[in-house]
Amino acid sequence: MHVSHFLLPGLAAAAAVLPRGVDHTSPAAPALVSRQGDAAACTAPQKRVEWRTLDAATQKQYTDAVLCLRTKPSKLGLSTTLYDDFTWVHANLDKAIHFVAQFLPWHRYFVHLYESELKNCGYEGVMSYWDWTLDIEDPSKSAIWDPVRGFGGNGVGYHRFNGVNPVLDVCVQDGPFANMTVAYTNEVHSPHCLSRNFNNGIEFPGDMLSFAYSPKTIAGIQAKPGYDDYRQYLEGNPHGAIHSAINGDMGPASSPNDPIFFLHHTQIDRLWWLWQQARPEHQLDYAGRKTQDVEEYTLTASLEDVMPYLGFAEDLKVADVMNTKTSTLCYEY
Ligand SMILES: [Cu+2]
Repeated sequence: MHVSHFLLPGLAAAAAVLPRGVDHTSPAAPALVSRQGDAAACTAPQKRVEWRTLDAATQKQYTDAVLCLRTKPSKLGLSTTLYDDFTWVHANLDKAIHFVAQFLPWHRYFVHLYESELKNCGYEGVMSYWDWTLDIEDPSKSAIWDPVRGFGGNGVGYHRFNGVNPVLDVCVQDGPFANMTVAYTNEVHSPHCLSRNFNNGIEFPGDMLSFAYSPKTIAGIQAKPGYDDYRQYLEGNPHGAIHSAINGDMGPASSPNDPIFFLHHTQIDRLWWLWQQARPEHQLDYAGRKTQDVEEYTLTASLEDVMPYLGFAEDLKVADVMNTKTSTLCYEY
């Protein structure tokens, strides 16, 4: 298995939570507000659907809205665009939001923030997910990669592994994001083409590690009884395997560079949502380690933990997003 920060956190580039350089300063984060509750205000939760069930016009409207993010200024005061803000926030928080309890709630709200910006860019449909369990016959041939009704396909060029360095010159050359330039590699400003490097750790593309997200594997994970166990299996297997198998920009902590990131994470969120629904006691089940920091290894996670968004959005508590059917989120699957 080649190195991917999603599978081997110890080798991840050091996460810098503070911005560096003149171009990359951000305003002070707004004060924390609690937004929990208000379930009564969510009377008509939006039902998220699988990408392939959207009609062609809605799919086009979605990818057009993604491209629209590239025309809007950064909300963080960066020299790059609103599109790149998502990458920047995710990359700078790398160690705070992966391989810790907060992985699921943090990405749940992150997807919600993205959906809100797509709506500001004219998208009128619902947020959708990529159910990769439908594609295990040959993930590299999934309809999700269709140039017209999907996200474009594999990068074109020399597919390879490059040790700890991501392979970011295998450019996507078809579909709505063909030859698109993205701004960051990890947290470093480093413009390059959107890259995909389909693989299974040995071959290109091979089976794209489909064993890790087969219906059978997923059923086993969904049956895990406690949050901490569940989160670890979900993050490690299907989540990490998809990042590694697509590779290119999906490999490093700057993975929101690839628009497929958000459909992948909506699917992860959907599985957690289904797991929460399966038993009523799961709704507020939350546990595990709070931080990757070895010195603070004994700290255990709590619903009162604050999730950071580095000034892109208000920080909020884990408790605020445990239930998707409140005024904060208001959706279901
Ligand atoms: Cu992530």
